Amino acid sequence: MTDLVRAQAPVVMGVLNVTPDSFSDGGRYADLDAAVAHGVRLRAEGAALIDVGGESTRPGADRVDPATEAARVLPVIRELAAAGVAVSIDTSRASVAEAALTAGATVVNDVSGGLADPDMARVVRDAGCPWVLMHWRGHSRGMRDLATYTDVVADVRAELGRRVDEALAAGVAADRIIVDPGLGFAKTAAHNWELSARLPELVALGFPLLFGASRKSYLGRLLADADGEPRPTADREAATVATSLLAVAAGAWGVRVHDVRGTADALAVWQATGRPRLVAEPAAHRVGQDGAAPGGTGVPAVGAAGPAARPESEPAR
Ligand code: PMM
Repeated sequence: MTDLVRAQAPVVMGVLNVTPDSFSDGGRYADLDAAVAHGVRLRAEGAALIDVGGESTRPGADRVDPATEAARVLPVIRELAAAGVAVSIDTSRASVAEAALTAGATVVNDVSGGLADPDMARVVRDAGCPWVLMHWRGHSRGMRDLATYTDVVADVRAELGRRVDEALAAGVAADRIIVDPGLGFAKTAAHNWELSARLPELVALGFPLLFGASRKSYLGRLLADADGEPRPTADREAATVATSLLAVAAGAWGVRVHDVRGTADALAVWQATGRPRLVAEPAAHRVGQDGAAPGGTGVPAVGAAGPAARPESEPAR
């Protein structure tokens, strides 16, 4: 899996939520055969990794108990792994991550960046697997109240930097760490746009960066109709592809998307066009960092002004 973390080509992570209530695909893949078939299809469409999740993290969602979460994801992971599909487990619980790794997952995608479960660092360190540390401030129920920042990019960067330092202090190898700004997690739409516009400042942390904008509600609001009705979830695909392409061009290592084909096609075009990727210098203060980020030098000259954001106060996924 070291090769995946160090991949020079952009990595597409396909989303497979086996939940009744995720905002986009909730309920669609509750059946084991349907879930496995969807994961296999996403792989065939170009996903390097299938991200299996058993707990919805949409704003306001209630938590499920660990046994239910594990029962949802483990059979799917076992079957996908048996079919040769690379799987990440989308969980913030160490017990679920550990069981998922035993079942065949090879990457832990932790939306809490290690904050939700103090045992997660041990599980990841012992497994030696890649660990996605996402920016997070609290569980779904309370995250609406946590979307306050002085400078969202600087604050997210500092908080992600702390998560990285804690992971390294716990013995996790630097070349196992992937960071993620956590779009929609304790973020307003304006925050999401600002993070997107200034992504190179986060890439400059010096770790591979995963970007997860797929179908999120800030895209629906951007594309609202004349009456102000947000674009429905299933019709945000072109916008998702655009966010993926822009993120990768700004130095992201990978993107997490529901519809793999559109994004994979767009990234193939980007690669064929000479991959004008902007890459930033790894941050000098990182200890033990062995250049896991995409190579290159020079902080890119990307302006801080984002796309026309619709100011709003409510956090939006
Ligand atoms: N978003 C969701 C769930 N897991 N993991 C990472 N690393 N980054 C994300 O942005 C992210 C995530 C919520 O969306 P979903 O309902 O599509 O899973």
